[in-house]
Amino acid sequence: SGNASVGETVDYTITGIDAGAGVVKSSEKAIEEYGLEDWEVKTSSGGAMTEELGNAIEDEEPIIVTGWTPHWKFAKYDLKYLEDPKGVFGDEEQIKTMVRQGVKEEKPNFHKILDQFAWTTDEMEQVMLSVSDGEDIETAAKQWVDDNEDKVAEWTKGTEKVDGIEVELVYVAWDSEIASTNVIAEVLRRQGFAVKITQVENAMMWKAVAEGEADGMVAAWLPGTHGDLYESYKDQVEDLGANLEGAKIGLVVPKYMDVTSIEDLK
Ligand code: PBE
Repeated sequence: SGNASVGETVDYTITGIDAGAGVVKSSEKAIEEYGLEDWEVKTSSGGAMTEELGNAIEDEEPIIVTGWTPHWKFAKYDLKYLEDPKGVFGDEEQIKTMVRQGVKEEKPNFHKILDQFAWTTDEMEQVMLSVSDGEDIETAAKQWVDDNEDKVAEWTKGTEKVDGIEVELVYVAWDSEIASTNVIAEVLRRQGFAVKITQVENAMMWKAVAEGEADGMVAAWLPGTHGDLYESYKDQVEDLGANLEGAKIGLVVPKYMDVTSIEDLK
């Protein structure tokens, strides 16, 4: 109804993703800092969130989700980030690559490829979009690698092919990380590596690399989103720098909603 507050229309609920995600923790912090006492973040999964978002948009209903860029949802739907005048969600971030200590000496070609891996938001979104259109991720990753020989040549420059060296990457089931991990895995396979990719929770992803159970990951959102995990593990991992610039997290709504700032939720 016309006079209902935004809170009433969405049942004072932010539609979240998995509880381990940094964007969920930041949303809980936003509830505190903006004094949104009646609100809660409903946790589920990245897939459940995008499904609910799609359903709401189909019916032109209000919804507030934990969002991030790069993500295919911005290409598919008319969405906007809510302004965050208190800066709870931080500024633009980098997605960084972390590997276990010692892997540089043991698997130098793997190390060098991960170190040289870097792409853009547009490139990552190409893979995400084809998956959201129904393509399976292995096929989408192969297609992207086939279509981007120059980029792949930069990532593999100065390395030699290997004969079945085993490497394991860990990742979380976020659409952006599903895309990046599968693309770099495909590149490594074409260089002769036997690649295993293992899906885990966020904290476990960091721990596995820090404790040497996995060789690396391409899913470290810094300085903000995974800042707490980085603090815990920074002395036990090797930071290979950014693989993508201009990442961002925040609260996201369809543009048809008459709300511009998190402050408006009070
Ligand atoms: N995300 C996608 C993750 C990092 C990558 C924004 C959902 C998070 O919130 O931890």
